[in-house]
Amino acid sequence: MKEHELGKARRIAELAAMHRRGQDIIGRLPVEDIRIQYHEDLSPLGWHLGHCAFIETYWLREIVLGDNATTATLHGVYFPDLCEKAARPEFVLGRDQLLEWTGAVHSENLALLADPPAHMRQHRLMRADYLLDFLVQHYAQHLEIMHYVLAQRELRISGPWTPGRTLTPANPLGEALRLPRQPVMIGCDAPCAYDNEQPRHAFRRRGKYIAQYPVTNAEYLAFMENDGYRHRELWSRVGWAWLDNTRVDCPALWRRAEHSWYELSAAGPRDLKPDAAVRGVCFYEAEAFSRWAGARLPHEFEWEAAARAGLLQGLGQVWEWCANRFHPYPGFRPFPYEGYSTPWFDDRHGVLRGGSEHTLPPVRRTSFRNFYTLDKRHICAGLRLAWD
Ligand code: AVJ
Ligand code: FE
Repeated sequence: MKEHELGKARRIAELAAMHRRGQDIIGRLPVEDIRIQYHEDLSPLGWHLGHCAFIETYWLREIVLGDNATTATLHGVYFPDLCEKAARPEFVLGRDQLLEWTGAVHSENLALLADPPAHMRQHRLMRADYLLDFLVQHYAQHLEIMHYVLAQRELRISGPWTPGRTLTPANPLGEALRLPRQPVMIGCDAPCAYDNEQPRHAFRRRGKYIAQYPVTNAEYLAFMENDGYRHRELWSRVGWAWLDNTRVDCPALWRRAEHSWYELSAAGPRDLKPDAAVRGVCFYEAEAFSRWAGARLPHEFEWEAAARAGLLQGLGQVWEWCANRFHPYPGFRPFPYEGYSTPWFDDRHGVLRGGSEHTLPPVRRTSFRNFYTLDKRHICAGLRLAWD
């Protein structure tokens, strides 16, 4: 077997593993729960699995092979811009039917990928197994989002719980790392990288320091107990308006117990570890916290420069809000479709770097840019401080 073939076998196995994870999540839930919309920004769990199977089939059959027999009637259900979130529950198949349908189209797709006809191999999307990487990463991102849905479901169904430990506040340590002085290359040219990670370009530091660790639960509690949610001067104008509207006073999954706090997760209630990264805060809260701590959020390039120098610790617990908006790199070219990144370069989306406990290896890389609007709290997001 040639090296290239080995790569392909591994990628096919990865795709199959992603699909199995999705099936497992659906398979162990009560029948009714897969069609519930638990949060206005999230889709029903059943929709996610159907969408992943649809997207896989759409790219392989409709785009590469020009055969729309399976997908033609499903565009209005599974293309996000053709079916608003609130309408999705009514389209979710019954659990067994969903498992059977997604299982069947997925097996057919795997067989096609394992032994593609000659004209399929020539397609530009098949070069360097691009489409396989793309589909694996697509599944990986939806699987993470399915965990956000599971956490919202816990918020809905779980009763009172007694934490095993008391969370006590701690002042932010502010252990700072010096950002590299010399220019650092930002982005990734690997074939698997998304359009928004390219092209690579040099960045020279502006600020000087970035925190070694993300902000912790204990530090965030200090902000709360110091009336961080009530001090207007810590908030930007839009941030304050957002707060006034939502009346938020703690991270999204935190719950108050008699003498302390705990948090809900995709796997149920759990203690808030004092040194674990705080999760479930939006950009505005991250911004207010950093002002309270006498710091600021890092620009995404500061974050990436520090991550490339191997400096950052505590990675992979939460997505970390960056100071800047999501924007195209100089020389950006959209691929494999206009809609992946371009619509979100709208000055309303912030950038998140790093990755959470639910982020799977195919999308865990230093150059990966996640993006959400500034008010989102259902994602597993926290922050890391920076200083000039
Ligand atoms: C990059 C996570 C914001 O969920 O909308 C999934 C990823 N794009 N299917 C999203 C995505 C198309 C995207 N995020
Ligand atoms: Fe998608």
